[in-house]
Amino acid sequence: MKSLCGQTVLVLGAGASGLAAARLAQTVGARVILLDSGSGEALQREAEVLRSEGIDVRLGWLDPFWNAAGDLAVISPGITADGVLGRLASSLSCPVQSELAFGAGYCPWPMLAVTGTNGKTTTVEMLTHALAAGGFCVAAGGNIGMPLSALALSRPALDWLVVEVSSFQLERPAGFAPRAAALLNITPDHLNRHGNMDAYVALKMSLLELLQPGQPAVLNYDLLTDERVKRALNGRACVTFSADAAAGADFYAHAGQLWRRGLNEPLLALSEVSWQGRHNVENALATLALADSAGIDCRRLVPGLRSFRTGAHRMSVVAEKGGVRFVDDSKATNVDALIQALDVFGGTPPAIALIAGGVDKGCSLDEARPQLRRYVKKVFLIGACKGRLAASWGTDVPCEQCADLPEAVHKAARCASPQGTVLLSPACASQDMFTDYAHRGRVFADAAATWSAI
Ligand code: UMA
Repeated sequence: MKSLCGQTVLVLGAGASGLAAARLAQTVGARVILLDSGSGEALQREAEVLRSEGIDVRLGWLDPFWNAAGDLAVISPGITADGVLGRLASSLSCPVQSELAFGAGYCPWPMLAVTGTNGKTTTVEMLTHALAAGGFCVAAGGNIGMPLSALALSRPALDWLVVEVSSFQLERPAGFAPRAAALLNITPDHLNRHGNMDAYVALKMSLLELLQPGQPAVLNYDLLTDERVKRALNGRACVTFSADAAAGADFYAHAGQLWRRGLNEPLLALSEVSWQGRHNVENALATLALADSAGIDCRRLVPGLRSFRTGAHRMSVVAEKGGVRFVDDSKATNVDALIQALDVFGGTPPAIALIAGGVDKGCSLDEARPQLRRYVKKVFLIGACKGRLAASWGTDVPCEQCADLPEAVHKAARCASPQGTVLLSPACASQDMFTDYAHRGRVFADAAATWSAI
C-alpha cells in the first residue's frame, strides 16, 4: 500500500466516509486531522474512539480557512461547495481528493462502477449477486453505504468490486479508475446542489471519462441522442442497452426475453424472474452489458439474475389488508422514480392513494402529472415541500396536506379501501423528517401494520 508516512492528511466530514478515510490514512502512516462542523452526541462518541486511536478530531469546526500545514485533504461526499468545509477545501493549496478516489487508491481489485439518477443501488445489488452466483468473489461499495476506504482497510479477497457512484462523489473524481463503468439514465435530481442540468450531466459523464482510452462505456441507448452526452463521449466506443428491441442496442429486451446482439439464443426469459417493471429490465441489461464490457462472459450472470430479489424500500409490498396493499417505495427520491412506480402499480380506474413529499431537491415535479391524472385517486402530502406539491399537482388530482407520515398512511388507507394501493413514493429526499429513506420506509411499514391490525 502506498505509504503516507510523514504526511499530514486533513479529512473533511466525520460520517461513514470520513471515519473510514481517517482510519485508512492513519494506517498508511499519515498524521490525520479530522474536521467536522457538527458536534452532536453521536459525533462526540465517535470522536472519543478516534482520539483514543491517535487521530486528531476537531468537531464544531466553523472556520472556512485552514492555516496550518497539510499535504492532502480527503473530502466527504455530503460536503457542499458553499458550506464551511467546502469553502475550506477550495482554499487549500494541497490536493483535495474525494473519499471515493482516496479509498480506491488503496483497493487492489478491479472495479465495476455504476452511476445514473435511478436504479444505481438495484443494479449494484443485481451485479454483485449475479457475479457471486456465477462463481466470483465480489463485494459492493461506494454510495451503497460501504466507503471504499473501509473496504481498503478490511481487504477481503475479491475478484471484483462493484461500486455505486453518486454525483456528489464525482465532484472530485481524479484518481478513481474503474475497469468498466455504466451510466444507467439521467433525469433531473440534486439540482439544489449542482445548480443546473448541464452541470449534473457533466458530473455523471465524468465517470465514463475516467475509463482507460479504448475501454467502452456502458450506456443506456436513449442517452446517445443527448448532445451533452455525445460531446462528453468524444468518440469513445459504447456498449449500449435498451428495453426497446427496435433501438439497435447491444443488449435489449424482445418478446419477454433479454438478448445480446450476435447471440442466437435469448439470455433470459422475464417469466423466470421475480423483479418487475421496465426499469428493472434496464437494470438487468446494464448488469449484463457491464460484465460484458469488463471481459466477463455475460452468460455466467444469468443464474444470478434469475435468483435475484430486489432490495427493501423499492416498490416492496409491506402489508395487505382487506384488498388494500401497502407499497414502500421510499427509495424514490425524484420524480422519475415516482413515475416508474406509478407505471408499475397504476391501473384503470385510478386506485392509488399516493403519499409524497419531503425535501425539495430543486427539480420540477410536473413530469409526473400525466401519471397522477391516470392512476392516482388522491395524494397525501407530507414534509417540507408539501405546499409546493399541492400547488403544482392540485389541478390534476385531489391533494391533502398531512402533519406526518402515520397520519398520511391512515388517511390513504381509508381512501384506497376497499380495493386499492397505498403507495409511498415520495419523489423527495427524507432528511426533513427522517434519518434517511430507510427510516422513512420503516415508519411507513409500522403505520401500515398498525392500520392492518385494526
Ligand atoms: N458535514 C460537515 N459539513 C458539511 C456537510 C457535512 O461537517 O458541509 C459533516 C456532518 O456533520 C457529518 C458528516 O459530514 O458528520 C457526514 O458526511 P456525509 O454527508 O458525506 O455522509 P457519510 O456518512 O460519509 O455518507 C456518505 C454518503 N452521503 C452523502 O452523499 C450525503 C452516503 O450516501 C454513502 O452511503 C456513504 O458516504 C458511503 O459511501 C447516502 C446518500 O444519501 C446514502 N447519497 C446520495 C443519494 O444516494 O442520493 C448522493
